Amino acid sequence: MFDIKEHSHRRFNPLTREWVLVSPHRAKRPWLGQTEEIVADSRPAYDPECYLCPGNERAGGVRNPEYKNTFVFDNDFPALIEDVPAGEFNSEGLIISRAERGLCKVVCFSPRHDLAIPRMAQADVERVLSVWTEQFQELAALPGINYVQIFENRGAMMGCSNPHPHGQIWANETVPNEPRKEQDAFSLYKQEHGHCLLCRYLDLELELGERRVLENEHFLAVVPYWAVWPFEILLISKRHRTGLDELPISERTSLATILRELTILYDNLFKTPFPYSMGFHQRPTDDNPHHEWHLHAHFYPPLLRSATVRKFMVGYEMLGTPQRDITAESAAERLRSLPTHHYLDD
Ligand code: H2U
Ligand code: ZN
Repeated sequence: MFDIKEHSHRRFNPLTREWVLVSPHRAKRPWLGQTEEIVADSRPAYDPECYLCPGNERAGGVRNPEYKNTFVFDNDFPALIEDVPAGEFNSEGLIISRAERGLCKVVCFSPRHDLAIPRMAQADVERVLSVWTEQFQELAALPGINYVQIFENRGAMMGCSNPHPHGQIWANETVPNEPRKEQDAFSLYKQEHGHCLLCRYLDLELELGERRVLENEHFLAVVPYWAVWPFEILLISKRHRTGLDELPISERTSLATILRELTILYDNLFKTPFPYSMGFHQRPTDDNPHHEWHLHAHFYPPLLRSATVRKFMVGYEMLGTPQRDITAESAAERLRSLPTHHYLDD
């Protein structure tokens, strides 16, 4: 008899329409309940060497203001710039390129060098959400900006260049690959089933409960059925909203709350600042209303078994299909069982 808890199987990701291989038998060895050493986080509140701290000089010589809450600036090394002449070429459908316009911003979440979302005050996280929302609106209104990607890389393991709490925003002409796949999936699901993919998935997860990690009036955080990363999270708006700009204040407050709670669980998992890449997926900002879109955020954290043992996407995953050993259900159970109070605030 096929048992999903024992036997290898594939799970379908309806958002990307790709598969993941799940091999639960490989993780059947019991969890050893490894106790982690508390990583002394000895960062100062202000670091004179940090290019994001208030009053300091950035590469290229610009000086940051003495900002008190959040601070947004144009990336000094942008991957996308606005001033690119239009142009494209195509040789026999094989060697193809197109000019791409866009812009890149950096968002400092706090003037405090030693903080991160899990240890910031609720009101300060709400302010970050206001900034993200304003940036989304401003960038969406620019001609030729058809997608706005808000994201955060946390931790050196994820390629973050600086521990000062910050994220980035890249906005450009074309819809990037991941939201493009989701765009197609949302449209197709609506066509085939007559309703929104994530509205329905949300209901299923609320009903089943086994992958639920956190929940409040307006948001649900689950380890999605098709998770690839060990403690991956899909954060779903309970109401059908297409972007951050459609959240009334009460929902934005709930979002700030669940962001703090989730990142606290993450830090508590291995008693270490938990690395991840996270980002919001919102509707494309072209001239269509995109009612099919459902606001959500993905958290992709690499850590697997301790503060140092991480998952790699190599070998079979690069050449075949992503694979995981611990099931989404067991990852959700572990996250749910953690204290809700940050380990450094004990
Ligand atoms: P990450 O930590 O996610 O790498 O983001 C930092 C960004 O900050 C990165 O994109 C930019 C880098 O280009 N940056 C500046 O804009 N100015 C600086 O003085 C250093 C880094
Ligand atoms: Zn700093």
